[in-house]
Amino acid sequence: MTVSRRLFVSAATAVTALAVTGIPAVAAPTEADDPRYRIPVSPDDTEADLVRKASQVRPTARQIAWQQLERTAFLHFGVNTFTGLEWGTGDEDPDVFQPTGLDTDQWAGALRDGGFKLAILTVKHHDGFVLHPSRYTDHSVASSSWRDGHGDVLRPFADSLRRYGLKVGVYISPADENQYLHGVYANGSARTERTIPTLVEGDDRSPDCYFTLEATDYGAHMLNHLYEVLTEYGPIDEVWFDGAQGRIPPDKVEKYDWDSWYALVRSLAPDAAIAVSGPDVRWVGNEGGLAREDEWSVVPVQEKDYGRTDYALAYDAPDMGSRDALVAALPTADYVQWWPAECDVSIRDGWFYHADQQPKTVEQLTDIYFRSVGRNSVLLLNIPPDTDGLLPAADVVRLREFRERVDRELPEDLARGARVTSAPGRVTVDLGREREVDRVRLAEDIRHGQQVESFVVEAHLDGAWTEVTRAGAVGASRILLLPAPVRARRWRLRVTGARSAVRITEFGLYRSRV
Ligand code: FUL
Repeated sequence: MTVSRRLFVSAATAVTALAVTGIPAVAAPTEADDPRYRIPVSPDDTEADLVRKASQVRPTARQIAWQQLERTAFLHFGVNTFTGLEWGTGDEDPDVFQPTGLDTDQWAGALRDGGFKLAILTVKHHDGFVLHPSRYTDHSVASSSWRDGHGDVLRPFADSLRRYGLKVGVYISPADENQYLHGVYANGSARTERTIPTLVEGDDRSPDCYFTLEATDYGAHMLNHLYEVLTEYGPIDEVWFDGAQGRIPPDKVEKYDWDSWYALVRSLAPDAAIAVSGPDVRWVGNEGGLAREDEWSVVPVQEKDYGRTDYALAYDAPDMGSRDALVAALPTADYVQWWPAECDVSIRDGWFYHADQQPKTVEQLTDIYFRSVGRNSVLLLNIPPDTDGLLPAADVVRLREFRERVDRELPEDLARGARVTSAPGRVTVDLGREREVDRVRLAEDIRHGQQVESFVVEAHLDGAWTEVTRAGAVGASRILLLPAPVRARRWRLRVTGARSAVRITEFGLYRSRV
């Protein structure tokens, strides 16, 4: 095999080289898309400096597209589905994986009917078992007798999702028990230049270009796996890198080659948001699907390891982005960055399917919706396929009921088509006649950042503007539930605190039908 005639691409030159070979040109680092995606802070910054910088931070186009998804789904599926474990061991017999009734159209249909716009499959969980026939591991569907070793979950998953109009995400666990057992993960190997893809014996690929990237043995394994997933399964919209180590002993540390992994993802999947050990999307900090009341998308961060974005405050700090938080984070912060929150939670107790668990109620899911989507976050709800390879019937029904309930919670925006007058920091709506309202939905135009720090919503009652609710941050989506319906013709949003000029794109008024 000779590769020398072919084009080699390092992370730094990926833009030009890929353009030459006809693959869409993209910039490797996120900040190259929009230099305002993060702004450096300095130890001398005053509170006013920090607030000014935070007000200047803007999302990238890919972050805006991701935020608009609102409801996304997780599908935890793998050997654990059959062993009953939540964290596998890496030495499972691949034969345990027998989803004899696998039907990814059933997954996609149920998710679409549930109002979901994207789903993320655990292509590889911490055990290292891979759901497509990878050239780089024997711990995969290809080693199972399921479909005589010709099984693949990722391909029908991606095809079905696209057919049903959903976007495709992949969960590729950095921790890998199987590679640890094989002496690849955390083997102490040096970080050196690696050629990606690394062709294997009998390889039928002839890539137009190769990447030269710095990596350890395991880092190169991850790069080769990413290369397969990102080149052979169509456009990928989210790449999810988890932070957990699984059962690998904590002293076995593999320092992940984040810079190289990110550069490869950016080049091969330019539209993919990299979450949550990634620069585009932040883990909200709990696995209950719950955002903070005032959730900021502009947060103080530090840069760790090889270019990994990390929290400057604790990942679960109760306040992640207020003025106080910006000041408190200054000793550890390198930047203020657009790093919006994703709220992950499972419909059942476990992430993987267990026959003895039941899906959450519609009330619980609706509460989670209001406390995630309603608080400037994206919901990532896990629905685990069962041992047949199907979403359980009870969960499918629950998803549909959940969507119908959200539709009834926010049925018709009474303010749509109404007379609206705007002044700086103020929006007044005249509904033409008195209407009952019990839900208010607000949004800022996040192309101009996140600016609102406090606001009140008022109704014109008995000749006077009367406060009906108040809150802090808005961002891409803030939904407020009024304790009781209020009947009024004229409604007003009054911003009482902001970092810079405010642009409200939504002041929706609803009367729920629940
Ligand atoms: C965690 C993992 O350890 C869990 O198994 C699950 O995948 C969850 C979404 O992320 O960190």
